[in-house]
Amino acid sequence: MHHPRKNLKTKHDDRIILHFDIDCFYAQVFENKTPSLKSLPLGIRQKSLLATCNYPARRLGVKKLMSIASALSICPELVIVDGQDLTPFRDVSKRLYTLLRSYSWNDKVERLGLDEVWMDVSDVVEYNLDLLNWNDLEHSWFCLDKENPERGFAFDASGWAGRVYGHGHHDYFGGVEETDGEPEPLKTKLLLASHLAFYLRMKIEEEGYTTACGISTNKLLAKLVGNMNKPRNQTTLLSCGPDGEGTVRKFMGSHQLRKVPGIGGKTAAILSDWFISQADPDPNLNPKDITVANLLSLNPPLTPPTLCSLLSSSSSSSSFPPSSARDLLSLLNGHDPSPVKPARSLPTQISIEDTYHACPLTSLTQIRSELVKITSSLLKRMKTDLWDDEKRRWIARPKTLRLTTRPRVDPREGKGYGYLRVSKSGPLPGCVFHFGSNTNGDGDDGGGNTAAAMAQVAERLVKETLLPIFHQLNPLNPREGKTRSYSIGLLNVCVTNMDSVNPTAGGGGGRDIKDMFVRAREFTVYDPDPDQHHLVDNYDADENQFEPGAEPLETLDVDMDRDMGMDAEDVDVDVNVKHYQHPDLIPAKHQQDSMMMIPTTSNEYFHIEDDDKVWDAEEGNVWENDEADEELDYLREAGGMSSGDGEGGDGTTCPLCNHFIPFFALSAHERFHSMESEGA
Ligand code: TTP
Ligand code: MG
Repeated sequence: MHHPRKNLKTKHDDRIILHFDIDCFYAQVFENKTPSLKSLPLGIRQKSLLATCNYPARRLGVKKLMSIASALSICPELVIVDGQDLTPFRDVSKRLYTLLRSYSWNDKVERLGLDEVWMDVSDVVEYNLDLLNWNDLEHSWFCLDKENPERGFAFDASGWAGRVYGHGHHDYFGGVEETDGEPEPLKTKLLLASHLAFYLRMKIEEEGYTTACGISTNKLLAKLVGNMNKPRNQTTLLSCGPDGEGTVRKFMGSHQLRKVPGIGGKTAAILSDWFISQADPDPNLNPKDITVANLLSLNPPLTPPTLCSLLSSSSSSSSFPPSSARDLLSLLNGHDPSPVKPARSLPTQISIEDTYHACPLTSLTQIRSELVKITSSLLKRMKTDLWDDEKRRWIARPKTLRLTTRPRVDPREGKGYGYLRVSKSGPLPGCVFHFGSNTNGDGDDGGGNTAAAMAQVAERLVKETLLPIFHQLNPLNPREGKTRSYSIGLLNVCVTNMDSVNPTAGGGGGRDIKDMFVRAREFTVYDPDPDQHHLVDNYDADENQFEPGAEPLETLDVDMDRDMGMDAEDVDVDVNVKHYQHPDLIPAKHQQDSMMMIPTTSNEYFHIEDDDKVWDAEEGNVWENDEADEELDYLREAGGMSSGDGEGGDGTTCPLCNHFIPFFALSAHERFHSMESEGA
């Protein structure tokens, strides 16, 4: 069988990458708080669905992202706890991320969502390869600190830690084999990495959390192989030895097309159709069961030009670039050169949002009180993320405050995410930084003087800054006078434009900011309960994705001087809100049980632009590829996720993490990704 390898990108298989995924993350957070829950089937509720459930529940048939009603019908004894408040999840996520990061030498520690982390441990492993005493492998020492040889752990290098995938799909428990009399470096490195991964997993367990981990030579393979043995286990992909390539090919080949991160539902469908037209398989074959191996077994083989022509025809506006076709083929072959991105110490922004579509806010008193609540949460969040308790100072000060509002919308109108959302930004008043230093010595922001100071600052911020912005966004019609009643369905308050006080604290660099914005997609999920049509949830306003080719319908330039009574010199960002009409976007509606999802592919949306956050779709691939000068599939499927069939009815594959998401769960899923841009 011929494979068009000469066009594939470099394999970069000299790296060693770990991918950690916390088991049933939200559920474990609750279990740690109340250990008696551990033995009970537990579901974490977010509005009308389960964000996740623990493994006892899964054993009884409950699944992640099931509706509460279905879960209860399957498992009436399911204990359900409310997971709407994301604060505890963010806090644990940050803690565990920081823990892993403390073991990194190169700071290449990248998060995906709240509970997944990649680590590039090539340097640590390489160092320990040189230390290995081949005459006494059983009593090896893994050094975790070059400066301090005593910081490390003892391990038995004559065998693997955890499970191994390879050697004809069987687990392999042998020791370090020799090839032609010489130990094979890659195999030994993978073995060392398996022990490091095990050690780190045990460290995380000391914090109360079990994990799954994948160990391989790139991000794609590490993530996929980690799924092989869940929960509480790890798997190393043996991509070494005389048939290392064959092992990778078999491993990748076993995956359904849509399970490959980076291949969205639309592309999977196009490729499946093409496979069917070329191979004429059994008519009973379900297209969604077509695997990578099926596709790559075709003769003549799939080549970049074929891919370009197949995928270009699906897009009316642009042709699929050859470089992206090569990237896609690389992914199918298990090659992923994308680097693990350096850690970021700071979030790019922090925003808090609430929706009121079941019960819109009609009076200024209500609006004011909700703004105070949101602002208080925001301040608390700022304190957690941006305040250094030890050094008792801010590590970064956001410079910009943004308010976004939207009137209550009728879910049946079929309008998309950006519909009627309006935003304005201005300088963040300095008073917000005062509560941080007002602590009574213990740094506890939860009580005493700090809580009082925070409440005061929230009140002041609302009165002096947010309400004036609110009035500009929702001006009174002179004819209505003061009798006007509002109908506000959404409020979002955001601080952004982080100014790092400690220049070394920023990390990450500008690329991440762009990526974070691009990761954010636009979804609005409605729950058209016949009696009470209310918005189930709404994805964060602030990171709308700019669609290439979209034409602005109107531009609302915000003149800070004129509109906000602010000193122009204070204005750090030149904010304008553009209202775009995208030529290709077609509104669509999908039904799932009693839920209706109105996807982002609506005709209208806003793009909020500012100086240091200009982003474009081409930079936003999750599997970042430095050389990619063109957008990849998941970006072509912009407007969010692509629809497709999946287990359990209508749903879609997330182009960011490749989870299959039922339509009714999209909102929670979007929110889940949006948090990446906020949590550090
Ligand atoms: P996952 O890692 O996908 O799920 P999990 O950790 O619960 O389970 P697993 O053992 O299979 O890894 O997501 C992490 C958390 O993110 C999850 O606990 C709940 C939340 N989440 C959402 O809120 N919405 C979503 O759509 C997804 C996928 C996850
Ligand atoms: Mg998980």
